[in-house]
Amino acid sequence: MGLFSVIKSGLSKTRNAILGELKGIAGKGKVSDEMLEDLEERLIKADVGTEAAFLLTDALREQALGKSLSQDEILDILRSEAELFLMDPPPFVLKGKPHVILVIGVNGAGKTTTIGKLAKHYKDQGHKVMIAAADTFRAAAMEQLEVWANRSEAEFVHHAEGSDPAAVAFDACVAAKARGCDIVLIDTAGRLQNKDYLMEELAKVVRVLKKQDAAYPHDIWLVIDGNTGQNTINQAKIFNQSFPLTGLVVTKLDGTARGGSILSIASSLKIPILWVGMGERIDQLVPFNKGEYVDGLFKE
Ligand SMILES: Nc1nc2c(ncn2[C@@H]2O[C@H](COP(=O)(O)OP(=O)(O)O)[C@@H](O)[C@H]2O)c(=O)[nH]1
Ligand SMILES: [Mg+2]
Repeated sequence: MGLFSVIKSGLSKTRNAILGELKGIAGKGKVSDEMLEDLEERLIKADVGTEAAFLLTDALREQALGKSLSQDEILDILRSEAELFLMDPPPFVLKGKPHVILVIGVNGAGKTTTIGKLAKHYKDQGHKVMIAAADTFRAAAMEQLEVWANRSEAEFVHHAEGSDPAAVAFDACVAAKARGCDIVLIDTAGRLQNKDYLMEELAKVVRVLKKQDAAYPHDIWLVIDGNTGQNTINQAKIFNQSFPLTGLVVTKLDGTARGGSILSIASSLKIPILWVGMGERIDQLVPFNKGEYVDGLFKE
């Protein structure tokens, strides 16, 4: 099941909004500034975001203004322009034993769920996986993570509720080494009520991990909810200022019509999108692929 087939339905609302607008442009004489402005608005409404909508209509202006183009020709221009600011994820290589991945993001973004899905994915690839419960804020958070660890048959390290997240992360890496794990996935808290505190807490996790091994964490992945629009991008920028993010996971692209948010995220942040969450089930995490994504968005 490729991203294309899943995203095709997930993106259908976004796509239809864009196509609906194109029907008003294509085959109706020459492409005019007015048509382009309408399209730009439509793209913004489809959650493509102001920046990406501007880039797309700008490309169209350059290549199509004053010309009579078919819908397919217009879609082709949009598709190739979108491909320019999307990145394919770099190949995943284990950079240590264990390879340590810190997963961060605001509350409810989908961190814990994504970690469960990732653990299953890496286990299926033959890796031994450790999950660390460094969201120690609520006991329920640790229990939720333990359920995912059981489902994905991963090793699991947790401390008591309210304990130091950095200590959990540190211990999990020690245990991962002792148990011969290949990958450590560290779950973290995402409380928004106090952003400074959250950033400090995460910075401490990184600092303490580096005391064990300067290469830790090999990756810091930010999980973002694909439904939250411009807000998401502002959040991502704040996280990216404090932490060198090596990848993004965009969740909840199933169901709703916010599929265009990927374009807006990719055009605003120069961080590769690695994974896309397409549902709550363990197998509903799909590797991002820009070709499949733009096909889903711009192919009828
Ligand atoms: N539909 C859908 N729901 C998701 C997805 N990822 C996570 N969720 C749901 O979003 C909610 C919050 O997820 P959780 O992993 O607890 O977020 P966290 O606070 O960042 O750890 C839960 O109800 C998840 O089942 C996804 O890709 N699609
Ligand atoms: Mg969580």
